Amino acid sequence: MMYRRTFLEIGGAAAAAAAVGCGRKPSTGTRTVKTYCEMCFWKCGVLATVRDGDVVGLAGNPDHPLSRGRLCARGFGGIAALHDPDRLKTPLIRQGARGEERFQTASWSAALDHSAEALDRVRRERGPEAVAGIIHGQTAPHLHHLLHAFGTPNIAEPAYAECRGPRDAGFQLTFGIPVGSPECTDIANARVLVLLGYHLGENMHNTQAQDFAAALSKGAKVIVVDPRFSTAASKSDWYLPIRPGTDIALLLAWIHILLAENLYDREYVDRYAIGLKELRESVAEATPQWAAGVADVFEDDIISSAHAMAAAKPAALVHPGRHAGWYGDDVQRSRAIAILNALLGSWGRNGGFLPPVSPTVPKYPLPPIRESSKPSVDGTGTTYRFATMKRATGMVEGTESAKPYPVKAWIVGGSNPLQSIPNTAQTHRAINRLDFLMVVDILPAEIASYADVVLPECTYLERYDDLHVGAFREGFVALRQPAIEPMYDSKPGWWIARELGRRLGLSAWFPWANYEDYLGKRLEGFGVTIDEMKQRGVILAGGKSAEIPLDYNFETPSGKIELYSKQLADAGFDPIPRYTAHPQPGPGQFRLVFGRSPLHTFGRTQNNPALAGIQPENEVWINSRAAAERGIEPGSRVLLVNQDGASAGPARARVTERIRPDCVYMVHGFGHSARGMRFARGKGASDSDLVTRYAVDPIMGGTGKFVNFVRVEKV
Ligand code: MGD
Ligand code: SF4
Repeated sequence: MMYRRTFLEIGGAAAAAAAVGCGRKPSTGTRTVKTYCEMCFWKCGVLATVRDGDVVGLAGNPDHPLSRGRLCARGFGGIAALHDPDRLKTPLIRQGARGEERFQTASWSAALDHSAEALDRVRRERGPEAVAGIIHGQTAPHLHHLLHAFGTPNIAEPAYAECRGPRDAGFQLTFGIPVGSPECTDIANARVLVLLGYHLGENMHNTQAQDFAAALSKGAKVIVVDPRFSTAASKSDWYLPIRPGTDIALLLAWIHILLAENLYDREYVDRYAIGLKELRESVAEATPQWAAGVADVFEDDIISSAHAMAAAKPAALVHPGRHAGWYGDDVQRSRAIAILNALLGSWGRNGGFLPPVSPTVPKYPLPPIRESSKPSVDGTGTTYRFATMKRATGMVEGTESAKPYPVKAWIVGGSNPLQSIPNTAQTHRAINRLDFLMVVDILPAEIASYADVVLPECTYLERYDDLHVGAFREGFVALRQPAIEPMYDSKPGWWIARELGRRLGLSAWFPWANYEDYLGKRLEGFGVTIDEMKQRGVILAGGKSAEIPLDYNFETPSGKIELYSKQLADAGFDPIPRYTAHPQPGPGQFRLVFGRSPLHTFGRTQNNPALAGIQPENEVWINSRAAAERGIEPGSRVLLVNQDGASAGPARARVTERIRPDCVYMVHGFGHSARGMRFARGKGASDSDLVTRYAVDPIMGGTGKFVNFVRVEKV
């Protein structure tokens, strides 16, 4: 209550200050602006109500296939993000030491000149490759274009190796196509839905949550495998409280049952797949009895859940998950999930996975960009042969080691590597090796504290971004357009990239006078004017996805689903997933696992006054028995200390039967330390501070982060 009152007071004051600050005119009436959301990466369609120059309401666009008239709670938080009193309001140039958070306000021309000079110096002395980008969100395409034109191959997003990269590589190796984002799953029509560590609903992806509700109302059976009794588990018919790190054993046992009992989709596998014989031999020993012992779940549950999947096939969807960076063998776990789906015949079938469709919207015509001949420093394509995107963690590793060559400047935009890249100490060491660090953000997040120049981007409600050309079950093109003018002295990402590009001699790649010109040119090739697009907000085009035909050719080297992967065998990896044991916690230790809350996105929303008002901090889930042994009661403040002595907290303990006694759980993104984030600073515990170790997936360089063990101490 207290908190809420404080927020309302601050919110009101901030709104008033903002109205004065940006000189908005009174009484301009009410209008609706169609745009898309940036509160997470899902990009739902938004209807923004603008009254007298201020955004006063947000709603889901009913015409948009991702929102279907609804927003999640975070989506509604867009207005509070706009009015967050802690927003960056003007460009800043560092005055004190890095991390001291002492800055001088600067004009845009001074900040951009300073940045261009620093970047140009690095380019002259060491070549363009010595500049790296760590970028995320819809700010990323603008900075990506700038960095690409600049000539560096070192451009990465922490949404690949740290998140869904291992999953996409596993599916790509098996089906020849990644799962994509949004995922091409047909949850609403699944008759059996299997969720392995995927806490659907808590990890709020609007469309999926709606589809999950639809599936449940149609009587779908749900199988949840999770060491924590998640919200999805509370809706499940089978709940398998698995020992962390043993999912591959369970998956192999399910595969074993389908093959041994001839329950797999024989016609589908005969038609579309290769490698069944090798798979059969490989899983011969993976009996349910063996897996029950390894995974610490009941043998009967393994068998009966496998039978349920088989009975529902092909509408039996084993969800591929999203944040897949767990143990460093995550591509193989994702391969096992892909193989199980193949045996169930669910890929290319209603109630399983449907190949996404998308319209074609031509690119803006630009002169070709000369690609760098140097490899990227993150090991993509060299050490990590099957990586299809660059590794953000690899950029940090390469900067720290100066191998294969030194990186001397970073451009960070829409990303907070001090929260999202494992081993923060390594990130600090890498930052210390930089001559220049430029940050584009809307808030003074941790990474901004270490920047030489901080550039304030306006929020998504104040700007254009690139078109969202959706690849989903229904193709679409959506527009992001400003609902109001940028507040304070903030600027859109496209403008920042263009102005910097022009100063760096890259004008040929930034010919647009404004972003409407850019968008108009792209839309011209799509047969729509910018004015029509502004009015419609989203246009459905490109058709709907459908089940695959009998002669479907998969985009693998063999043209078939590869149960046995020759690509992996040739590269020296297991062609069929194999279970390897992972270290388990020692006496007095817990494995640290983490996930999401429906009210927050990664580390980006904890300072949002509205969302922080509802969920200001995270809790440490600890099993009742383990808590009692330590004198920890519900609500006790606890400190977590990991195997390397790193600590996080204090945070409130959630003492519960809903988690195994060998692990603790928390929501990622809390425990901020940046002084300028008044609602987030010091609230809860930072899982990132405890992830001092990570296991790199040798196949594509994914970062497994569930490999840290903690002690929990009552404060
Ligand atoms: P966020 O943590 O959301 O994303 O990692 P990041 O890419 O670092 O940080 C986003 C930053 O963008 C914030 O500073 C925010 O203020 C800023 N921002 C928000 N909106 C805008 C905008 O409109 N413009 C600009 N310029 N900036 C904006 C995400 C990554 O983290 C992912 S995808 C996953 S799945 C991983 N999850 C994860 C985890 O669960 N635990 C740990 N320990 N690490 C993780 N790392 C990964
Ligand atoms: Fe916005 Fe929620 Fe949709 Fe994400 S899921 S884009 S936060 S409404």
